[in-house]
Amino acid sequence: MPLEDWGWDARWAAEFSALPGRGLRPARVVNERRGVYGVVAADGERDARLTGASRRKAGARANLPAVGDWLAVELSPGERVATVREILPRRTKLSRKAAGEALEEQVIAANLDAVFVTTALNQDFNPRRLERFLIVCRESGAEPVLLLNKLDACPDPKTYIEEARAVAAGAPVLTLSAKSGDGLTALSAWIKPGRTVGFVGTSGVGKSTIINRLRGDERLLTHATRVRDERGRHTTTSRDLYLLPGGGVLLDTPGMREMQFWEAGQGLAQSFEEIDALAPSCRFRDCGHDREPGCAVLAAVAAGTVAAARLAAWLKLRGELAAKAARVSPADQAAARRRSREARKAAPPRVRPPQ
Ligand SMILES: Nc1nc2c(ncn2[C@@H]2O[C@H](COP(=O)(O)OP(=O)(O)O)[C@@H](O)[C@H]2O)c(=O)[nH]1
Ligand SMILES: [Mg+2]
Ligand SMILES: [Zn+2]
Repeated sequence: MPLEDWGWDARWAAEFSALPGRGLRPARVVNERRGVYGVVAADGERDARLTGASRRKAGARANLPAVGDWLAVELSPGERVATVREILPRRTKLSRKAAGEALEEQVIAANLDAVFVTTALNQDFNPRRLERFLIVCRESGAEPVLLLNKLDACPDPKTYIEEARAVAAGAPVLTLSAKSGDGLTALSAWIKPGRTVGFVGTSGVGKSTIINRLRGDERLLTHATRVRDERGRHTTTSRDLYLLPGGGVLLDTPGMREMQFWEAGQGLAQSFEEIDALAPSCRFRDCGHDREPGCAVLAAVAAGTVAAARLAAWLKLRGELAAKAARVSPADQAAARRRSREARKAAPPRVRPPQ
């Protein structure tokens, strides 16, 4: 199985050959289960593990390998399980704030070229949630595409499509039906040999079904959605990379209800481009578009050229970002740096934190 099928290219090869270690081989993480990484290497699939020392050295969870990462692994003679030595610097990184109270980054996947933000044309459709997913995707560096699935079961998709376009901020909006196959071929503009595309969205919208159709088999489990609330059960429990027979790598993810962003500077501006574009016209350079006099955004809302719901969403998301920034105090940041310095001293620097 050539690694090129999995996205290996000259740039990865150059980074890999610049690594200091000897006897290393490249491998890509295709899944992770309780600290055991399923990886594909030139000689096929195998398991890989971190040593305890490099796990401690990594410090934050985000510095551990994630699905999609390219690794340098070492295989001792007679061993079946490889040892992870390095993570090649990530080209893109899809991160969110880990669910729960802790302020911790969770890397959903690394090195995605594009992300299909998937929803269904039914009551699952939620423009505010789509905005969040789009911000996270843009922040990752991957190209976002909005997929509106279950076209077969939607008598009137027009309003949904309009609402989707209003939040897409230029991202392509595609409608399709995984059930009938309608609209599926349009996805091939993004799914190409050597490219990796991830599916994200809440549970039950049809991510696994779409991937099944594209793979032409039924190996991924899907689960009948409960009829009453149209919500899916959590049948996809892990993140997995799949190689398509015709080329291209797809990432399936479990449904994500919570999508709090980790970083969102650019992602927020790009996802609210109509607001971002007006900001220079506000009287104050640091206008918060809240109640300031001479605010061009408020004027546009009054004139009906910017939707009030978009400004409300923007204000809320910006507030969340500010609250998160306030939680990471300078003292916390210094403590994190100290911890990672100590960890580096305690263990040889084998796993390099990704960029
Ligand atoms: N009517 C209809 N049902 C679909 C379509 N795609 C998926 N489903 C159904 O929606 C349910 C959830 O699908 P699944 O792929 O597990 O969703 P996931 O949680 O996003 O992976 C299953 O019962 C699928 O058969 C579609 O295009 N049309
Ligand atoms: Mg699924
Ligand atoms: Zn303003």
